[in-house]
Amino acid sequence: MDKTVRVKMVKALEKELNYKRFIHTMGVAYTATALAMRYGADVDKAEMAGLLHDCAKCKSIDSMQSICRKAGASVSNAEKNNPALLHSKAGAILARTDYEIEDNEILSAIMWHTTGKPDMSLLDKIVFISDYIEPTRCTAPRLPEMREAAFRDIDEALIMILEDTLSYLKSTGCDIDLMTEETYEYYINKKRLE
Ligand code: DGI
Ligand code: FE
Ligand code: FE
Repeated sequence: MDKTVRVKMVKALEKELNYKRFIHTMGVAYTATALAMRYGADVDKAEMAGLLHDCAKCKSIDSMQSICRKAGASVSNAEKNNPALLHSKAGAILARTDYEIEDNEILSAIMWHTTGKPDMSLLDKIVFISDYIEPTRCTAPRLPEMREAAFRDIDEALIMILEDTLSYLKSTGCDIDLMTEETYEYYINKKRLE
């Protein structure tokens, strides 16, 4: 990535995000570039998507909703009052409007980084996985196995993350987005057919 573009983006994110989120963001960008090198994805795009994936995370729910409304993006019932889901959609919009990203592969990776979706692109998978395994994440129970799988069999890592996310969400009793479940079903079936 062009050095001035990177510096400008990192400075803007440092202002926009709280300290913990900023450190997480740098960890995701770093991990995404490593996975891109491993699987032959575009390293610059992986870095940019990693840097911007949570760019809307520190906005209020009202401003996330208004970002989506203004862009004419549909908001599902599960997303409506749920910042955990809404920040990825709002983030993909902000990346285009405020960070001047026109590349649809980067915007897609930001858009789907929380729920995933069936038949993700390589870049989508890289950002989804990096978000979960980056170096400063420490609470997930199967992190060592996931980190190992991520660099060996990307779909296996995807399934482990979806499995643990779904069982965590079930234990908390909160609404589960259909997309998260569909993604899990899709990749479990894909693995069975291999
Ligand atoms: O933004 P981050 O914290 O870095 O990570 P993220 O974008 O993956 O968001 C994580 C949160 O989103 C985590 O608490 C699990 C939650 N999440 C993932 N899928 C769903 C979900 N929350 C709900 N309510 N429904 C889902 O389907
Ligand atoms: Fe996120
Ligand atoms: Fe994140």
